[in-house]
Amino acid sequence: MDIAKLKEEIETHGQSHLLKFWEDLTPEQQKFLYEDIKSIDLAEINRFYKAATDSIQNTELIDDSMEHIPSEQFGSVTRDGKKISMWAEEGLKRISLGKVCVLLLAGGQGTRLGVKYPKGMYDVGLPSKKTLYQLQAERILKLQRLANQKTGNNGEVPWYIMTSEHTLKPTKEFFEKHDYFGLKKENVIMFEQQMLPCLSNDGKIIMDEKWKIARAPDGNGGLYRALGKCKIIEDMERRGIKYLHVYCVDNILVKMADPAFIGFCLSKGANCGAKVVEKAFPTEPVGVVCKVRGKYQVVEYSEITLKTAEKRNEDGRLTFSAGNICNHFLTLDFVKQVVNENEVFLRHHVAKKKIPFIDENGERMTPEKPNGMKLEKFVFDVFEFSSEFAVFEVLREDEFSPLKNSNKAEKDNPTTAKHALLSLHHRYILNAGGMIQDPDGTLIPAIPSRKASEADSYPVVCEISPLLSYAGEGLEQICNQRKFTPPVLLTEKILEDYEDKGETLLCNNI
Ligand code: UD2
Repeated sequence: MDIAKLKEEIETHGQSHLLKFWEDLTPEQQKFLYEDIKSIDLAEINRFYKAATDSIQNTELIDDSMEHIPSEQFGSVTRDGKKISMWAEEGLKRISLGKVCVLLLAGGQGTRLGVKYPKGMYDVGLPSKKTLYQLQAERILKLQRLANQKTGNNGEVPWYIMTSEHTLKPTKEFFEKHDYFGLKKENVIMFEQQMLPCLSNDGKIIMDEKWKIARAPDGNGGLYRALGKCKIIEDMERRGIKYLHVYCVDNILVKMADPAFIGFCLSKGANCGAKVVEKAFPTEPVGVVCKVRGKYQVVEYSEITLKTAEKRNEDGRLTFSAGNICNHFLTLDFVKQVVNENEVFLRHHVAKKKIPFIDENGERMTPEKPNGMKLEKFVFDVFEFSSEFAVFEVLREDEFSPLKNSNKAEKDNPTTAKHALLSLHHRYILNAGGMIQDPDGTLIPAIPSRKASEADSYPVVCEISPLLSYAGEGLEQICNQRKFTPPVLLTEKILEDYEDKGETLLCNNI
């Protein structure tokens, strides 16, 4: 350890406080801290800090430069009718040829949900007790089977999972414990994103302990750096992957490698695309996908005025209504372009946070107000580098219910996520001709009561295993003209029952 040289280095970069408690440390702690500091490119961190903070100061209102996405690049599950099945067919074909992978962004710390383990391991309380990871794994398995049935080809959908220092080990152990939920182990590829030092408001690196720097993942846009560093692109090329579906871990309704979305993006010749839901109301706090000065971008709700947020088209729809849901299509060629050429130009965003720190006296403090910042890149900031971009609007109730908060919050919590999935599956059963009845045989209306006095009966408890149906397809033979009494849990076992028992098919109510 050349401590004199290190001292000189940190002084040059205005970070001399890092060794303030050096003399108090044990030899092991000194070794740890020495390596911790040496692993950081201090000049780079100072550059990131300057660029990120300068850009906040330079924030000008972008209202006047915003344009909505041109209609020829826009698709919609509700307005594009028959084209949807055509697109889905094309997507399935590419899946069956092994050209599609899914890429999960799972490096976040899930602080709002308040659990100590990765969010994907969370069970929102479905009858099956399946976790988010299990639902996602089974959707991949089912999709592979659907693609095989359609084409006879045996293409597989590799699942790349970006983790971070906090989430890699528990995620790995969880998948091993559950035998990769039936997927081939070699098709589940985990890699780690970079961690960056947390900074005080004046750009000083925060110490988490006297011997350790406070760090946080570099945002979900850290993806592009990690893809290059971890040689994931080479792995994708080796497997013949051409298209990526990138998504975030917490949407319980996520359609893994949605064939219709893939087919739609291909039909538009897009190298990059975003799935969106219609913004519910002008002030809903979601980013909107749009064009700014000719470039595609997600503009945060905080960056526009109310007047712009409320702007409507002649048909009464909000002009900027394409709400981002962190569900993206990228071609591998585009990803390579980003990693090799554009990534360095992505600037970090500043996230003001409460970061535990070592104070002047060497005491560890937990602040009550934000005292510093994490620097984060955003996955969608690469949209601006796409010349062929497409936007696909889907229905919120079918495809988007994120798990962000604990049940203490009103929205986006375990209960709302569970309800969203149960009511979607209830609709799948009704659409397949099934009926839901009370134990006394009274039919429950399609839109069940939400009266407080009947809170227990809302929503109707219906869960369908992804192994039985990916998105409501193939349920007619099981549901048509049949009555089910909640709670209903339909699993793939019902098909065996069907084969064994023919017309006397039993529903495995639980
Ligand atoms: C994300 C989107 C937002 C909207 C919303 C919908 C971004 C930057 N914002 O907001 O526009 O679509 O989702 O649910 O995409 N993650 C990492 N590494 C990190 C940080 C996050 O992998 O360093 C993952 C995280 O595990 C999660 C996803 O990125 O799967 C989104 O992160 P978030 O939940 O913090 O993002 P949020 O809700 O602010």
